[in-house]
Amino acid sequence: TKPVIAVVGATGAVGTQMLAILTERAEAGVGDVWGGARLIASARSAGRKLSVFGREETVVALTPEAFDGVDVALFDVPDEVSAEWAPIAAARGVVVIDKSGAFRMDPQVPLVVPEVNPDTVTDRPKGIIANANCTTLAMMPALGALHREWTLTGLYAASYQAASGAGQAGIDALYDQYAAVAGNRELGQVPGNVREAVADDETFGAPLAMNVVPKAGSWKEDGWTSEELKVRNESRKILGIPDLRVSSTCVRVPVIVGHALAVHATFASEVDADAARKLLEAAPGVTVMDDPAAGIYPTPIDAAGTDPTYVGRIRRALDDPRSLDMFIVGDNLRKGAALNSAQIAELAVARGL
Ligand code: 2RA
Repeated sequence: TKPVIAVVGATGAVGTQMLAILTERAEAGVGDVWGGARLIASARSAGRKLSVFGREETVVALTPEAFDGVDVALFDVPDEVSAEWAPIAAARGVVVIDKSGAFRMDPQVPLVVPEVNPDTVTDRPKGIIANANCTTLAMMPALGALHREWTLTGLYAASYQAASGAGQAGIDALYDQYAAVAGNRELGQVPGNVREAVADDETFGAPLAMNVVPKAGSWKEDGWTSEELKVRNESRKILGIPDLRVSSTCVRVPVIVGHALAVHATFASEVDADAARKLLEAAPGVTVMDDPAAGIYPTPIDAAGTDPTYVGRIRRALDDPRSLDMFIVGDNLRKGAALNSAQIAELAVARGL
C-alpha cells in the first residue's frame, strides 16, 4: 500500500500551494507515490473542504489522533506550532518534514535540499527533516552545483524578496497598497506622501508599494535580521561548509511572488563564466536564462508559478578571477517552500522512508 501524506497548515499560503503541487506531481507521474492525503489545520479552519489528488477532503483539527494512519507529514505552520507538534507527530511514527525555523539548526535534524544533500534525508534521529528558508533555498540548487566543481569559499548576496514571503497577509497587504497608490502621479516624489496614501507601516516595516524595504524578518543582534542570519546558517549547513564566509542584506520588494538574489560567490579556484553556464545548464532544478543581448535574464514575474531556480547575468568578477556574479530567481512558495517539501517527501519514500 502507498503511504499517506498529511499537510499540516493546509489552509495557509504555502499549504494551499502544497496541495496544488502534490496533485500536479501525482498527475504528472513524478510524485505519484501517495495513497491519500490528510488535511490538518487549526480548529478554526476544521471542516473546510479543499481539493487534493482530484478529491475533496475535509480539513481536520490539529490533534495527536489526526496523525493516525499518516506516514509523512508536511508542516507549514509558525515556528511555535511546529516546535510543539512536530515531535508529537514524530513520536507516533510519522516522518515529519518541517518548513518552520524551529528545527533547521538542530544537529539531529537534517536540512535537506534534494539537489544538494539528498543523502542526509535518512539521517534523522528525531524523525524530523527540516526544509530551509525560501531565501536560502532560492540559491541552493545553483550554488550546490558550482560548489561541487570549484569549492565555494564565500557567499555575498543582496536579496529582493516578494511580499508573499510574509504569507497570505503579505500578499493581501501588497495588493491593498497597490490599490491605494494606483493612478496617483503625485506620489513618490516628495517625502511622506506614499506613507500617507498607503497608511500601512505594520506589514513590512514601511510602505512597500512604490518602495523597497531593507528589512525582511525580524531584528537580531548587531543590526542583522533573522533572514540574513538564516541565509548564513542554513547555507553553511546545506552545503556542508561550516566556516563558509557569508554576508547578505535582505530586502523586501513590491513583488507578489518570486524571491531574487544578486549573488557574488567566491571559490577556491579560478572560475569561468561559460563553464559556469554549462555546469548550471546540467544541474538538476536549475534553468539558465542568460542572453543579455537578446534581453534574456530571469525576473520574478516569469518565475512565479514555476519550479526551477533561474540563473542569469552570469559573469566573472572583473577584479577577482575566483568570483562569479549572477542573478538568481525562484518562486518562494514553490521551490522556496512547498515544492522542496514535496521533493523531500518523495526522496524519503524513494529511500524506503
Ligand atoms: C520571507 N523568508 O520572505 C521569509 C519567509 N519565511 O519573509
